[in-house]
Amino acid sequence: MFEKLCIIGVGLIGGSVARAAREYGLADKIIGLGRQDDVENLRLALSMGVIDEFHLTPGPAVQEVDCIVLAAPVGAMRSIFDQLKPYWNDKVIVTDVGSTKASVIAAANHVFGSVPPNFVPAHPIAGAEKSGVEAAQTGLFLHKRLIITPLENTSQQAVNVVQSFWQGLGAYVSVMDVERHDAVLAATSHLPHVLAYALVDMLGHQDEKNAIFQFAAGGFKDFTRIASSDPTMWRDICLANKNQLVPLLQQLKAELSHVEDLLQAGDGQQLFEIFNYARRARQRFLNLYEGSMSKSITFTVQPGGKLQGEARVPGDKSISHRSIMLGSLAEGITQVTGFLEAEDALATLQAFRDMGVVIEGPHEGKVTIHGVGKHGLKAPKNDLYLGNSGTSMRLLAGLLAGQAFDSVLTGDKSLSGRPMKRVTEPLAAMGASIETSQQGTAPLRITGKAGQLSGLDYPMPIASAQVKSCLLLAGMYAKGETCVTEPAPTRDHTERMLTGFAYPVSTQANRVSINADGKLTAASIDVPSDISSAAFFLVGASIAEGSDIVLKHVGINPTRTGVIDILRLMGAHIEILNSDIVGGEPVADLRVISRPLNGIDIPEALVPLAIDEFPALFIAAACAQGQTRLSGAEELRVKESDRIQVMADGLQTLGINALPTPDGMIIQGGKLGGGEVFSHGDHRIAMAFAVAGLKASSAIVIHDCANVNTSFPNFKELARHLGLSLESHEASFSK
Ligand code: SPQ
Repeated sequence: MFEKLCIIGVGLIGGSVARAAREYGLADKIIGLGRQDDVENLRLALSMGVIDEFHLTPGPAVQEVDCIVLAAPVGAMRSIFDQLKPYWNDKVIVTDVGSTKASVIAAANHVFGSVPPNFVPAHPIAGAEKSGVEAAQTGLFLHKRLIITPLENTSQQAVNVVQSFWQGLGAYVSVMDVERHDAVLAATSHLPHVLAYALVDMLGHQDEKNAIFQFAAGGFKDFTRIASSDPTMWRDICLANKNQLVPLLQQLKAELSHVEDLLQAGDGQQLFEIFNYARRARQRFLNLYEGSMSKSITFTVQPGGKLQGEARVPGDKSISHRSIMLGSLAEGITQVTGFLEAEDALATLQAFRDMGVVIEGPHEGKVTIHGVGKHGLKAPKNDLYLGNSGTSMRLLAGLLAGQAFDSVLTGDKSLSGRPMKRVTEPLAAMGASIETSQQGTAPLRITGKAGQLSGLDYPMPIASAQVKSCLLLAGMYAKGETCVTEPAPTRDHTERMLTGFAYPVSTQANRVSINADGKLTAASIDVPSDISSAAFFLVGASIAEGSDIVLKHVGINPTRTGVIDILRLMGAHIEILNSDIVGGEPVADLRVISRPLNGIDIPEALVPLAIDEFPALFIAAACAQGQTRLSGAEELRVKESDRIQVMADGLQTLGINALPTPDGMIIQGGKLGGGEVFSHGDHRIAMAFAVAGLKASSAIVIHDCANVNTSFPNFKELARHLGLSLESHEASFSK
């Protein structure tokens, strides 16, 4: 990028910029500039090869350079601008690394009259407690956030160059205005540093002889780690950002004195609420961070092999969602076992914690829900983020429409593109007020209409368990009867679980009715294994010659067993063993022995009963003799991805004749080859192509598999345990 790069201040940050710029080939020659009292450090930098030459005065240092990085403490910026002014050249790109931006801009304004357009203020959110060039690291900025705060008059060309430069060093660049940058950093970085310094200062003075510190454990070290940072630098940062920092310190003092009062009064309940809220809030911050630092996972499956042995796939996703929802609304304590500890179900769990429900766990599938009763939910302090989970969003829309508070439901990119009018329109007919985007998608802004919803008689235009469940949940808060008529049977977990919680709900033929006259009484829920997760192995064991597996304790609710019926119609051998009923849901062990499959015309009546299993069934069809035709399944186009198009694309890449139609697919069974396919972030597509490897002639590489964690976090381990030769590779990137 640059022939000559000048770094002013070759310490930890400046040295790391130099090392990374050299390593990643961004600068041919790197020049250091420092003060007279920094000469030893500069010599060291030179001897370590971090810089190519150094100077103690700006004139020779900035001569003919293309870019200058100001890596000096923020308190020194005014004097640096003063020294650079006589040599300032509009063609040279200048950026800095200061942790506060208003003070740097004020210094530039003071010296130049206005901030020069070729100066792009920047702040890498990266550092270490160590200082000096010997601590410099090439990877200091790798996968770290960096904020640039351009001004109105900053040249766009300079912004582009600075952005590319920092990205070239491995950072994720965001743009922010100066004020916001300083406010955000005051709260998340400067205040915690002040706290750490102040605490250690206080305890240190009290205890010069180390009697306390020798008993300090991990918690103390974690909390005070940042008090080992460079005190000069942090003094300067705090002084430079005092306008943002002082009000925060005042708020914190008020919070501490509130805690003190609670302690004096022995008010354990209030203390618990503060601690518990803080714990949840921290988890939410971490989730947000993880959500914004996305992981990219690639699966590689080696061809051939067979599946053998026993396995228990994780808990049913649909039932896990509903256990949290109804358990939260129940009176008393609900114990859940077999809960699915995967992102979708955890998003529902977090949403209810955000609405004040105390939920313990999950720990090894066990969750304890301290139900708050039908009217006990509290207004969430923030938007409810539901990740990738359509079920969470659609069911919550119904439940929240009739609450006494407003709420906002958000989700990831895929969920934010999925149709929500199917629930918001009938809810509006009940009197709900829900704003969506113009396209009828999330975020959903719900104005709570407690006591104002009316029942509805709704013939569902599509067979959807989510729409049915959404309206039943709204119906629990509506005046009069809410009745939903289904065009075809869909999963009935909501109805079964309401009955398990003693809430009156009546089903007559294809019509379900509910009203507000009821309450939920806490119950125990044993979540069976998810047949939708089992489906990958039902197909895998059917297509891979020599396979013989048993899948334990799988939910075989008749509204979910379409996959077994379809595979059996194709000639598969699936035995249902040890049938039982647990908590109102039928379960069994499923034994599958490989058999040659034949293509079939899939009966449309089975489509809603196997709706999530089609990605796996398409693989079965690709391995079957003859043609398989699916129709009446247009719903597949609006799942986590367009499952018709994405599966057809992947199958074609693998050499299969797969013709997508508006409402299904025509697949000619054939020989599966290898190749690279894309799951488009859809968990079920990723897992379907993974089991296809069993019949492929060479390796299949599947991109974008991170969302397997939404429904089946231990898929890789379980698939390998049964015999699939599957590897995964991970990389992180910023969304
Ligand atoms: O929750 P989400 O993202 O909608 O999950 C999916 C899945 O494949 O995991 C659909 F993409 O399952 C839905 C299912 O398709 C879960 C569900 C439920 O729990 O009520 C019902 C079905 O959706 P729909 O739209 O047919 O009601």
